Amino acid sequence: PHGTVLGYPRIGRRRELKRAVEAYWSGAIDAAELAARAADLRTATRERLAELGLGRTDSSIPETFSHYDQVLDAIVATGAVPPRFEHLRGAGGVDLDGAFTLARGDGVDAPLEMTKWFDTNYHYLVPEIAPETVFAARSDDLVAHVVEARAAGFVTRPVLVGPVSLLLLAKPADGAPAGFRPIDRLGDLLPVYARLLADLRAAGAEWVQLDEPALVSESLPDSRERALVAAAEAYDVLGAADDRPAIFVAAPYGELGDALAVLAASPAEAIGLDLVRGAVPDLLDPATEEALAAKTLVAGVVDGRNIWRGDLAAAFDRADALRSRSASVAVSTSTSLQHVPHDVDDETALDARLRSWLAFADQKVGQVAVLARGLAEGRAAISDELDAASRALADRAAAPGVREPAVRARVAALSSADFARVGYGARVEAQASLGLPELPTTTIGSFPQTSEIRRARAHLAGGELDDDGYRAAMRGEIERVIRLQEELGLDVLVHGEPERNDMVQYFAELLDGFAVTEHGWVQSYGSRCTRPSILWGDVSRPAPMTVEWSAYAQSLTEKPVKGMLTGPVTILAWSFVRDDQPLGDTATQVALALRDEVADLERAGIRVIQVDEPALRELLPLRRADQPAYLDWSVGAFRLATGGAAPDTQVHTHLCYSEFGAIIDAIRGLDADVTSIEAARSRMEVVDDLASSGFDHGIGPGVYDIHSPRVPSAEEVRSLLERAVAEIPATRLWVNPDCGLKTRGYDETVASLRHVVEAAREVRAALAG
Ligand code: THG
Ligand code: ZN
Repeated sequence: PHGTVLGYPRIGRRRELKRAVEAYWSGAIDAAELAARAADLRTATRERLAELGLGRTDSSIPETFSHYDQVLDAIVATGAVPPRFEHLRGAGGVDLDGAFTLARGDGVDAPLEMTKWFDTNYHYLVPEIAPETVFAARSDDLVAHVVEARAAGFVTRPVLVGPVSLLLLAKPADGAPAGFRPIDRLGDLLPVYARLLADLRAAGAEWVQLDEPALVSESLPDSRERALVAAAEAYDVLGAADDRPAIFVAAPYGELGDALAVLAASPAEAIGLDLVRGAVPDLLDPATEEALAAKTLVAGVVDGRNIWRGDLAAAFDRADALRSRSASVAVSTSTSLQHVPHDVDDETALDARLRSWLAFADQKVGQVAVLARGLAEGRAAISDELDAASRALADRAAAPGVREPAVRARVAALSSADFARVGYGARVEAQASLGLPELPTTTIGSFPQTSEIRRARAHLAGGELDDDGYRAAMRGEIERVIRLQEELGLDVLVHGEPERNDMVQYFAELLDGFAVTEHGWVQSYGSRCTRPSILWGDVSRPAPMTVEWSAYAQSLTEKPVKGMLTGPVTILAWSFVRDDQPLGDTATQVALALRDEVADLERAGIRVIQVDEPALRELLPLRRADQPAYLDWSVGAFRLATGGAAPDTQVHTHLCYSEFGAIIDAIRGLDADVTSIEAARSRMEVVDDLASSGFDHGIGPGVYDIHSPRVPSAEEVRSLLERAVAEIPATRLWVNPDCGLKTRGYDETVASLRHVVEAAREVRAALAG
């Protein structure tokens, strides 16, 4: 094939898959109806990809449909079922209901853990492998999709997470002996993959794509050497299997590095290279060079991660240059397109000029088709398309708003003093005027988003409610939330954030330099999607964004109300960000806008301000060499956003990740007065880590897990607090839930917070006595 993509969005142009799956879970539709809707989506995808220029019968069109997650699909296809879910395995393996149980739990057993897919915003389910896991092939879905495609006149390419990545991304099942690593089971897993390949070949597949993104990562627990040995073994074994389709090993999300030589030496027929994130070194050892010349090189030159139309001529040159390394070069995306929305043409409300700079999934498929034609017919055959893309790029570079002199001048004038507050000791003294008790209680910020709140927002958008009516509704909600917190006896109150649709989009809608989409949904996990905003220009704040709401809340109570902002790193992490300058430069601009908001909140009488950075860990680069620079600019942006706060303003931050190891120094570097973190699920283990790292500022380890509707008893909260008090002086310890409450209902929220306040009072009394 000359042009292909590694994968395509599967959620549907109007989130049809989300609707179908959620309707099935709720019982509104049956299994047959779900199957019919899923088949419609697959059919529409194949037709669309062919219409956009991919070959119908040359294996160019990938089969990347999934009801929930591609790693879950690989777990099901290989029988890699955790021992604790062994009962889900029927005669033929785990069926779709069983897979949904693995993904969502069954009320008794917790679901598989979910974690981020490399450095994307997608989350996959983590396999749990035991020494005794019995792998068994279940190829029926993979085969059915190939057969379904053939019946419609296509020859498509099935796609499956490869054996090395499946095991390297897995964790040892509970109870596995110390030192056991899932990758130790590779030898037992490979015959199952060989069986899947044979079944696919029998069904008519000519190629199969095995995704091996783990081969580009330096951040996995197993050593790099172990990963390379595993890759060599895996593809030697699969390559030697009889009756197999041709094997295409795809390595998205980074550069293969020393794994390139391993894949070159393997029998795999094609290698997919992420040429957006990496390159093929100019100099390779002669054996590798010679081996590569015999492969099909799939040049991932169209960026699968961002939404920019980009430099098409440069992409062509990059693919074309590979032809000196192999006679067989195909064009592709750098990663699956699952990370971008379907179609720019759906965004009719977006500024036309901005729209001309963008490429969503369908436009990127179109770009692949153009480049493939260029490879086949010569550069001249596609010069119109290359020129048009270059013109759009030049137009973007020169457009008003992309480079704002005032913003640039302000950044240029920054000095190190702007990044630092007075010492922590002096701040603690100044903040004593807040009059807080020991073990102060607070919440992370959001209160439940009720259906009335969502309805008011929908009515505002639909015109049934005017601005004044909407504001009145939000004020009513804020007053209710303030009264509730006073009644519960919390010490630092929040306004509850009813006015925010999303903690990033809310700010994107109010800042210059951002645009928001109507249909630009991207799958986050399972049926859940987000609609990332587009950060296209220099960022500035035309007017205060949160002051009205926070000041109103503060006017209702004598207790301090916490102002709530989303931090610069998180705003970047959860948006599509301009690619024409370093991320750190963009973060600085966002930080300056937030700094002004902090100043305005102070002026309005707000004494406690939280700047959330749940995504701080998330953007950490996969390559170790890139990590220090990242930590430098990300911590710097937070310090710039908060560095103007007066000593008596208490700055809080909130981080959501349970694994803080890699960023503990960064957390200290933020220099927030109080940091709240997720801790309940790990029974406060992170508290030990933080204490032993020398962290000496305020800390609020979450005392209950808000991800489940379960109400913790006061007893349970007290025992967690007692653990924490043993490590952290009570003067620095805060009491709060793990995370925001927006996804919870009111009944469980009120009951849980009552127990939190009760437990804090008991521990306080015990300390006093
Ligand atoms: N906001 C944004 N990005 C995020 C998160 C966020 N990325 C990481 C993390 N949080 C992902 N978690 C979720 C959790 C819930 C949902 C999506 C991502 C979710 N989405 C609704 C859905 O799919 O039905 C749609 C929400 C809406 O209508 O706006 O529930 O918090 N930006
Ligand atoms: Zn959180």
